[in-house]
Amino acid sequence: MQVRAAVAYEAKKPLVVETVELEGPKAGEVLVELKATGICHTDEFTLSGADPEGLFPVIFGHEGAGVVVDLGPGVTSLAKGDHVIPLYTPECRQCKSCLSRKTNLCTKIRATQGKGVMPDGTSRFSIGKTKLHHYMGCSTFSNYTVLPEIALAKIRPDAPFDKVCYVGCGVTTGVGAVVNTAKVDPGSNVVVFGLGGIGLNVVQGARIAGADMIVGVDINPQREALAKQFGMTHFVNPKTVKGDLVSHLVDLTNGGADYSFECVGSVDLMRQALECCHRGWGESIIIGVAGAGQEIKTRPFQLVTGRVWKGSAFGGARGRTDTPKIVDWYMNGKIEIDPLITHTLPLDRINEGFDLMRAGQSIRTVVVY
Ligand code: NAD
Ligand code: AHE
Ligand code: ZN
Repeated sequence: MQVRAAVAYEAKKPLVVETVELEGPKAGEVLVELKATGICHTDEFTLSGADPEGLFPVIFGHEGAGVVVDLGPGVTSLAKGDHVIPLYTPECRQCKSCLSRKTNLCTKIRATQGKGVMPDGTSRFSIGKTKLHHYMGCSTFSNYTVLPEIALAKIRPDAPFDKVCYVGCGVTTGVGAVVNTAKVDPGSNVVVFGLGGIGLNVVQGARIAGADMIVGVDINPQREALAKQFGMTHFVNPKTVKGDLVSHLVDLTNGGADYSFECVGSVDLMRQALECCHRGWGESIIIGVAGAGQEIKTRPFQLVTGRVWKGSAFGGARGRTDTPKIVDWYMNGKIEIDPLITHTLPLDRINEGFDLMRAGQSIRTVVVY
């Protein structure tokens, strides 16, 4: 079938919105009509050329919501008309990782997903004889896409697509890093580096978890008001701190953070996030994605003296199990999404969404189909 998609032909170049051929679903696969998709900083990261797994030409997008319109042979857990969220972290419930109960990082299709193809090793997208790569197994910058059944979470039908698409990455990543990865306990002091689409969800996760102090760190002063609305108690702009930022944060939190979160993707900030943690027990969670070749460093003494470095992918959430629950949290008013969706655009104007992100003017832009 013919679909409308935003194609990235090469790094750093605007996406081209055009007609693309999409093959129907094969065994175990599902055709989804996307209704909305967010633009996450990770799409920009890969478009920038900094992603070691980046492949071109490709159809980006991994933060979508839509409706099942067709099923390949053997699909049993979904039916036509189901409302779904695509999952870049699938949940097969059969692989060693899923069965371990220790991680959400299902390995069933990770190898082919990283190569930009479906589990059978081929792409469903093409223009003429040119094959286009899938992205993170989702490719939601297309009004239709094909996914494996294990990479779709069925959600309640009354949830608005243009809001819950954000649960497909940013909301779950931020809130999940707090409740699943860090397991923040009531009364904690929390420091959040980066108050964008992920960091603000860490802030609201920390509020739900009952943190006493939620310190937000961002170089964009415009982030302060919205972060306070989401539960931030103290704002720190590194540009206006006199002296060392880590010392400032340690003083502010009366000895250091119980938990810190890096939501920017800077290896320098990752170090500061670890080192602002409390001696003996502070845990720092890396969420930000850093570019090819970059490495983190600290003095081993920071770890010897009890600070802990952890990472979190998709908020530690098991996609098919946990994503529908996060949608319920939104529908029941436990978490907020609407104020974070600062811009809505049609697919033809998707490049404006990337410009807004680069300029620090948006939290989330949602493309509606
Ligand atoms: P965003 O652009 O919405 O937000 C980034 C924020 O960082 C902005 O508010 C910006 O002002 C701030 N910032 C930039 N430089 C800073 C500095 N030096 N000090 C303090 N703040 C600074 O991006 P996002 O969508 O929130 O994504 C954040 C990061 O998380 C990206 O690296 C993204 O790739 C990554 N990410 C990871 C996962 C995961 O599963 N681990 C999921 C989604 C996104
Ligand atoms: N491809 C990059 C790594 C990118 C990365 O870390 N992705 C996160 C999700 S970011 C969503 O916005 C993730 O889930 N990683 C786990 C995984 O298996 O990809 C690289 O460095 O190669
Ligand atoms: Zn993302």
